[in-house]
Amino acid sequence: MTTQHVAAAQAAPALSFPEGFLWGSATAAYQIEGAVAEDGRTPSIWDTFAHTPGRVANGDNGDVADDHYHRFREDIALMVRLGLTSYRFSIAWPRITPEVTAERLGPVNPAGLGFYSTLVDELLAAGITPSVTLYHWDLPQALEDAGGWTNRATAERFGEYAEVVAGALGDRVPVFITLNEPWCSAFLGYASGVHAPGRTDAVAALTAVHHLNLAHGLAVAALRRAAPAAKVAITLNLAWVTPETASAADADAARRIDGLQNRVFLDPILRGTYPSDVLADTASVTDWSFVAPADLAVISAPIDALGVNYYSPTIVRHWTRERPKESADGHGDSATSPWVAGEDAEFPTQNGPKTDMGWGIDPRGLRELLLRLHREHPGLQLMVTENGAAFPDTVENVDGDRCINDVARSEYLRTHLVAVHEAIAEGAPVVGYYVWSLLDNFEWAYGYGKRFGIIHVEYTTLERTLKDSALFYAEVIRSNAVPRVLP
Ligand code: IFM
Repeated sequence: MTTQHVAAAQAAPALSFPEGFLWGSATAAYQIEGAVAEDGRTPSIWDTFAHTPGRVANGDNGDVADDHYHRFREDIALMVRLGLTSYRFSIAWPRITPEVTAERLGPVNPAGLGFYSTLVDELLAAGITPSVTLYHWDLPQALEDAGGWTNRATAERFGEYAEVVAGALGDRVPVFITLNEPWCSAFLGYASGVHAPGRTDAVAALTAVHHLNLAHGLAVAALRRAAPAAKVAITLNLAWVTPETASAADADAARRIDGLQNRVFLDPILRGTYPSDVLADTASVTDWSFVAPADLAVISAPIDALGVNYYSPTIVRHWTRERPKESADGHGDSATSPWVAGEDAEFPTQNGPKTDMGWGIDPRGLRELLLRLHREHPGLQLMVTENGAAFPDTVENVDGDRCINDVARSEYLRTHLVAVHEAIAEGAPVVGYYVWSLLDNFEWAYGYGKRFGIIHVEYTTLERTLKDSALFYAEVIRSNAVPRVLP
């Protein structure tokens, strides 16, 4: 932009959001809580995975994480400073029914439920609406020992667990999200093996896809019974899949990836069928005989909203086999192709700005995804349940105060909020936006090396410091509007 353009943009009014738009931030239990052996919690697959040498960068694990389990009051006070109107967090299943097995849910642990009940009460007292995710990847280890998501019993126990949580919190929680990013659970957990439980088996991954979908459906039914007033949603990490060129081969590679990243979840949940092209693409791997006749009716029970997590675009190219495959890892997309979709799609390295994860930055994808969902599923409420960026932050001392001038993160948030604003202006019913993440935290296989927080956490002392992006976001919330350029 020229100086004149900047001046004009600064003078133009900021882009206002609808009245009542939810301004939130999100976290997940294993990434922030710590206290992994307290109050009756038993191990999850992430405890096991992180304690297996070589699985997580630097040997990091979630044993302490941000110690949110003990510091949640301090964290709520920070949310109040930011003016958040909603907070999305997840519940650790191994705290709620620590003795669950494939055969039975086991007794409910009052201390585990009590932690979340207090959290909900204190959020409400602070004027912050809780938005509760039931599953953000911390499967009880005992269930994995019996096959994990490849075992149908895991989905059945999940439905029962959902009923317990809804019965305890449903009088105060207005939004329940069944699963977070089942694509990651299935493909990163069971195909590429970079996430817990670390398996590399294409049949297992596709079986897990179905049992995750079934778990969602069983949880929807449980939530309707036990928390009839609550809104029910699922959060998917949908990809804005774009073929690299207009060639038919690239278009077909993009179709396959769209099938396995997006439609294998969207279609059963919102249309009650698995996409026929995905079944055909995967026929050499499995005949999908793990789908029982009544399952799709369960999976497609109506939901009230769809959560969308978006970080970066997915560019796909047909792989010609003439040279080694490229797999620029925009959010782990490369997990799908090599294991399941055949060996003919690759993810070419892109030029242009990237985050510390190496993920390309392109807010158009968020707008296009929201508009696609609006076109294909008119009337379905949408929430951006995660969006944000990792950058290598530097803590500076300014007049004795700790400061983190993370202008790149603020600009990432600003441009993606403009994209949400554009989607709303074109009719997409987007009701809320949650920054990932409230706090720097345990970034799964990357450990603590990647910082997504708008609040900095000094891991040696656990001291929290608002980054400049948090101050930027607070002003967006206060004005209910996003500026056209960074102030
Ligand atoms: O940290 C994760 C989160 O747990 C799920 N969505 C993507 C985030 C960034 O990788």
